Amino acid sequence: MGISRRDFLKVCGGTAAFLGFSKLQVLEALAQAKAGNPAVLWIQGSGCTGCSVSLLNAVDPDIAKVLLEIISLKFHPTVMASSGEMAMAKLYDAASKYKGKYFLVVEGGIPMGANGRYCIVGDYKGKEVTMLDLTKKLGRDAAGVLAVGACASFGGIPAAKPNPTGVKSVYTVFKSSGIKVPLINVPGCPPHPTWMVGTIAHVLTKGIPELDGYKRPKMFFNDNIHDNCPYLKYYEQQKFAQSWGDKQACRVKLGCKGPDTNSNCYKRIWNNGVNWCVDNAICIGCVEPSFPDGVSPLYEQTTG
Ligand code: FSX
Ligand code: SF4
Ligand code: SF4
Repeated sequence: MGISRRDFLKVCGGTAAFLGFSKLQVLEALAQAKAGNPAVLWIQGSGCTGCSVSLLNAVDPDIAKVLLEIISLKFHPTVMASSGEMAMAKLYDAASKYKGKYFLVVEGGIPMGANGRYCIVGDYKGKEVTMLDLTKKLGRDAAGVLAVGACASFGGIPAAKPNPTGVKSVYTVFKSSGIKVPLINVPGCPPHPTWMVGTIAHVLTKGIPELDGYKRPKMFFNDNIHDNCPYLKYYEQQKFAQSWGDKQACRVKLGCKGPDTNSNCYKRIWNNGVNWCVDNAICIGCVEPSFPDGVSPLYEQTTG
């Protein structure tokens, strides 16, 4: 049974305002999706699967339904039932059947050291398949590629110094291999679910969204956290928090990276609208290419 029109509208409801969708456009997306069901292949390299967890857990109704029935998810290592050679065969079959038409989602960084052998993602016909080879093979034949999470977008935590496995971003892998397919980065460690669903919905209905210099959709990564922070008035008054519980002060001396970070977290809010990082802790700049080495230490100790 397909997803109902009501469910689809409910899913898109959270992102529609950001995308400037009219109800009609969402209905068109539904019609298109039902007619064509764009195939999506989702692969995972060096990461923590937090991106998938963020996507699958946080959206109501069940995002798995959308992924399976709206966009026709053909391969996802975390949620698919099959495993081993059978799963790899499905992946290669789908890649050849939808060659040039499928969308590839890459989660996690790609170790390039030792010819990619630090990250073996499967076996096929007696040969180990590296994340490096898979990303290149599937990337080359995709209609478009989405790098989800800090790791796939910029290297992220697995690429932190000293990076013994040589983890790189999708962009770097593509550049080193001359792969020129359209690439969108949706960073964050993990990304907010609406950034992922919103980007996918935009690609399906309106094509590639407007991107910034880091290939991030501007609709999610254009606003500066600090300029829009509820604690900004305290920053301007130079009232700085000394401890996490101090809610009448700016958190910059605890290590907040809001001034150098651009995303809509301050208005999108996390955990289904319950909270966001700066409210009780700090922004660690997880959507920026400098994360994590360039923003370390993440937390600062105040002198009191
Ligand atoms: Fe990276 Fe995804 Fe951070 Fe984790 O796998 S973006 S480590 S939250 O989840 O790639
Ligand atoms: Fe800026 Fe962070 Fe202070 Fe908010 S808490 S005003 S983002 S430095
Ligand atoms: Fe990342 Fe900062 Fe947003 Fe938290 S507030 S999710 S650290 S960009």
